[in-house]
Amino acid sequence: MAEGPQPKRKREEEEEEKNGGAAAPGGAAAAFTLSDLRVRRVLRESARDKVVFLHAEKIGLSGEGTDAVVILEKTPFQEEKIPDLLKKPMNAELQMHNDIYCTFYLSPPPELSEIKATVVYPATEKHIQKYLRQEVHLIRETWEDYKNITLPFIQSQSFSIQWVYNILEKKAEADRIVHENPDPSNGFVLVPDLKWNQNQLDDLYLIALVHRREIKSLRDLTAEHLPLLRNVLQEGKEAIAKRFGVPGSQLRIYLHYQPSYHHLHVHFTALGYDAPGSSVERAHLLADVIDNLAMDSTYYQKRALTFPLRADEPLFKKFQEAGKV
Ligand code: M7G
Repeated sequence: MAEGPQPKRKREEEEEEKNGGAAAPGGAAAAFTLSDLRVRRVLRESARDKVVFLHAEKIGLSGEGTDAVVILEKTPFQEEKIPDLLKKPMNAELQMHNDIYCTFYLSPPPELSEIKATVVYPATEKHIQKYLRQEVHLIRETWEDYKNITLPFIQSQSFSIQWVYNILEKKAEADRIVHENPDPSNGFVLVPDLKWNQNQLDDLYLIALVHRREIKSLRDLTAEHLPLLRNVLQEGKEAIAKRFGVPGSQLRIYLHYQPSYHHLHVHFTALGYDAPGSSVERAHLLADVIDNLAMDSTYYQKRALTFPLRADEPLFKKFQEAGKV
């Protein structure tokens, strides 16, 4: 395996984690501990991905609950720790033995059986809906649909992107920055994505957030943005090769349409990792986006774009009302 990821957590963060605590944005004092949260219901679970999404709540002093979303995920194996799994004394229960086949159930020590917990607190209704299992439909959005349905809807929404501004202004995750090009027009910040614990490269996931604040999505891009996009592609690849030893030829570099957060960002994931949201109905390779814009500056203001929407999403209802579904 290439040079391993470099965990760079601050001591305070490690202390907080030991206590099951979470820091407020910007690294202020602990806002709550995991044990303060009470599970209300399971929003979704996946036996394949070993992940469960929970609607939880924190009960305040006056007894009222504040919503939270908790994502519990069994972390991938770390290659260098695998031999310990067999060697370390542990309870290995034989379940079945038949000829040359047998299965055991292991109860590994805590350092070999980590669970990553991601918490959104306080969570909005939109966060809860995002993780609720729902029927999904494909929308085919023309440029007119974008202007008449999607854009007014996005503008009427207030899904906070404060976390993005916190990163750009170094108020949060400053110690996690892998690369920055500080140019206000053509620069960006590259950080590990929330989904990646940086312990192994198999599920490598970073995200580039551009400094410019007015670009909402793929739909806003024109040839004017080519220098910015080329910087993200080139410098992002170089920074990841340098820091993590993963070459650009083993990275999937793409934008989502629709994104959840309307501030332009680019996803960098390990090619061998089946990252959520990397399927054809949502991911647009950055290299293709650059070529399309170089051929036609208004490419993304002309063509129809397909994307999935859950049946309960307000935007889906808008498309239904307009007779487009
Ligand atoms: P998206 O395409 O807008 O939406 O991507 P998606 O979440 O539906 O894929 C936003 C990306 O930003 C996702 O990959 C998130 O995991 C990541 N992300 C979200 N938040 C709130 C944070 C954060 O606070 N820090 C970091 N580093 N990444 C985040």
